[in-house]
Amino acid sequence: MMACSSCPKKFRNNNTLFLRLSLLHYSYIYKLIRNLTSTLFKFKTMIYHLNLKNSLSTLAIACVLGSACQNKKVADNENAADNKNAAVEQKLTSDPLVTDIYTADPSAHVFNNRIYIYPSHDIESNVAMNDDGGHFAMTDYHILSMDEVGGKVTDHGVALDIKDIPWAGRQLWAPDAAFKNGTYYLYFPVKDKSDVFRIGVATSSSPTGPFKPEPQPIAGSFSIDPTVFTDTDGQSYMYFGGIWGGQLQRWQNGKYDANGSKTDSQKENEPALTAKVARLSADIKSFAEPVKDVVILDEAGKPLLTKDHDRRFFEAAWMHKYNGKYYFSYSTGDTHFISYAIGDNPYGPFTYQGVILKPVVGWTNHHSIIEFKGKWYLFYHDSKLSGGQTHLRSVKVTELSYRPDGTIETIDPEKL
Ligand code: FUB
Repeated sequence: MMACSSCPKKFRNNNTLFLRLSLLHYSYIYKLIRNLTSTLFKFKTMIYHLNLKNSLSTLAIACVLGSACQNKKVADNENAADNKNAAVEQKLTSDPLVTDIYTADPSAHVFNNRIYIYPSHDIESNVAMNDDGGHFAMTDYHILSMDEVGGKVTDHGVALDIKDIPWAGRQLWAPDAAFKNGTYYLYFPVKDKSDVFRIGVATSSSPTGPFKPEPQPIAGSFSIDPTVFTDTDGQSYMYFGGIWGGQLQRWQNGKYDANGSKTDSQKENEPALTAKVARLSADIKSFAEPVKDVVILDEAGKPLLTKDHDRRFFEAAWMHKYNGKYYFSYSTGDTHFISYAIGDNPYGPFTYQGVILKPVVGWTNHHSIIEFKGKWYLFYHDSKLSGGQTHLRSVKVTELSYRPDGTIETIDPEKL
């Protein structure tokens, strides 16, 4: 046994440690055992973080040292151990779901009672960072799945590769998925060979692919970040769009303007550019109607303005339904919030409510929200694992809570 300089003085002399313990009340010993269990769990978590799964000897030494160091605290307060266990479990839900690849833009769904996550697969492309997002040069998708939040995560390998999409040029960005009549659908934005973002769809008989892409992009589609929401009546809608690198601002006259703005409409005091929505056809592979605006109103019932960077739509649309209301959530991009607005139907208008997730490490913020086994979860990403590199992100999950009035508690990623 080794001496521990941060231990209470009475435990620093190893030769007397067990002698002193034997004089304590048996309940103290009981608490010590409980604490040892807690310490084992903590070091298991630490080893997961450090990717030292094979270092069993490190684990053994760390546990002995850790349990001796914690004895005083346990004697002080029996509840402390319970509280710490709860904190460790909560922390686990904010660790990356996978650490051997970088993943981002998580679209989570529950299929057959299992959680499937459809993320972007971030890679190092060595493209310099710019406002067009050229450094997000992804080339394939991997799908992740798990039985439980906090459970084992399976990476199902490549589900769709850019080389198999006949019309694709570059940059496979944030995807989403849906299920209908025995078929799984993967929706994805990618620049075509003219460098214009379009949205494609691919199908599979399995939620994990491989997915076979349609030969052409969805007619009438443009920009990025498609998400498909199926309402309780079975009708599906696609929401999509993103300004700046997502090119939405270049479609203001119904046609792509290659020389258009690089950012937004640049009309500061006019209504901001909006996300788009279209009802999908019965086979959910095409638009069943002309694309409409997803209007977000302020508290006075006025559309949010271009200059309102803290609240206006930028990218990363997501729709979910809670207690009969429609929650449209999105990223504010250059102000880095995940915000939301509530409406009475899938088309809106939606009234701005607040922030779901404060800025994360990395420039982008992108999320999805699902209900699973009676709890609500926020899937999101950050760049902590890559040391802050914006184009190398990791998908995470944490619990989301509603207030009694249906508004959502703001999550601070630094407190997870
Ligand atoms: O991953 C590429 C892009 O970054 C996504 O399409 C955006 O939503 C942002 O997360």
